[in-house]
Amino acid sequence: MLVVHSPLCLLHDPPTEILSGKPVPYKESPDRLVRVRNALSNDPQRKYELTAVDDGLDVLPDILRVHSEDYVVYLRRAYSDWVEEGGDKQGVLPESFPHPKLPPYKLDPAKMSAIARAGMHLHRAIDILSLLNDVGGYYCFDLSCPITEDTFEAIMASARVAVRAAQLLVDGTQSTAAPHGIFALTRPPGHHAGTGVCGGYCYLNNAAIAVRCLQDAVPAGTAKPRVAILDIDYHHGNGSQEIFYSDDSVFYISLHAEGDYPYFTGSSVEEGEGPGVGFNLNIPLPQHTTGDDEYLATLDLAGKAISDYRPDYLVVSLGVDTYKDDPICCFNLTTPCYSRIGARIRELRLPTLFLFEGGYCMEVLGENVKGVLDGFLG
Ligand code: SP5
Ligand code: ZN
Repeated sequence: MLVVHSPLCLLHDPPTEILSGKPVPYKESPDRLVRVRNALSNDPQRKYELTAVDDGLDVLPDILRVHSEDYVVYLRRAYSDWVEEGGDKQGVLPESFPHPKLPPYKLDPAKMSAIARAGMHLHRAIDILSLLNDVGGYYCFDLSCPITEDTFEAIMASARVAVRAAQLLVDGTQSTAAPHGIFALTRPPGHHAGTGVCGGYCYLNNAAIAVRCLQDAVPAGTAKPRVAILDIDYHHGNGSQEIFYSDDSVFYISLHAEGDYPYFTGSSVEEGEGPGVGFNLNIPLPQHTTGDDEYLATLDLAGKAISDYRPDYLVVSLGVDTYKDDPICCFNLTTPCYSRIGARIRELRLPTLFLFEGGYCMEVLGENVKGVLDGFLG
């Protein structure tokens, strides 16, 4: 199996985030990537072929099919603006958020059009610092996404990994009959990032960016490929849900912990809207009591729903924070469960793109991710 990665993904390394009101060491560390990479490259059967993505691959057009331009400009500008305003190296964090019970916040239209005019060339265009002051809370929904000096470079590299993996899946699918799988070693992760908002360690939605690449890689006049996203991270992928909520060409299905982070989304009544009604399926599972058997039985239901949709591609948001000893999560999955999950996914017999999302128990992170991929390979 091809594994796409980038050393630039290691650059993002904020010292802290705020959890339960306190600064704590940042859980989404570069070492996570190293652990998974090592587990795959040390496979005794050498089943995994690691390939580094070309740093020159321009994925801005792919990103802008998912995220708003002002958000991407913000991500690129935020740290230097913050430092000029006297902020320190720990990175940009908001102090205040727009709130649904307050009058709706809108950026001043004059500022918005100045930002749009300056576009992605903001750094050489005009001094727009004042236009972006104090909008951190407009583009962020929690205190786990500091933007440091290296954040933009790392999140762009993560998006490049996703795009390249999608391209390779399309190429490989054309030349083989067996179910084909590729792993994108994306880090920072993506499934909490929405059209114009970061949170939960996620800045750019790598899975969503990959979905659009898969859908666009067909000759003009051909039907748009249908894609199912199976999100098996412990947390609900609120960003992926938002991005595809009214889209019937993408079926988003998530197994996640009921009542845990991100708290305000993930209920089974969220079924999509407009043409997307019926193409969003949330399956919340109880904290503390969900173990291997309950999880696998639910995954079978998800697999049935995916088969019924008849997608052309499957994208798996692969989090292993469902593990029993994960430091910030409350499911009870054991290491042997992960290869059984991979085997279930294999049974769907679809060209499959796996993207790395969460998982914070360092000791078994590599083993658990490799378990899913081993199970898929059969
Ligand atoms: C990609 C990803 O997995 N992001 C997760 C971000 C979670 N951040 C908030 C963690 C809150 C921990 N609260 C513990 C409650 C346990 N029941
Ligand atoms: Zn997670």
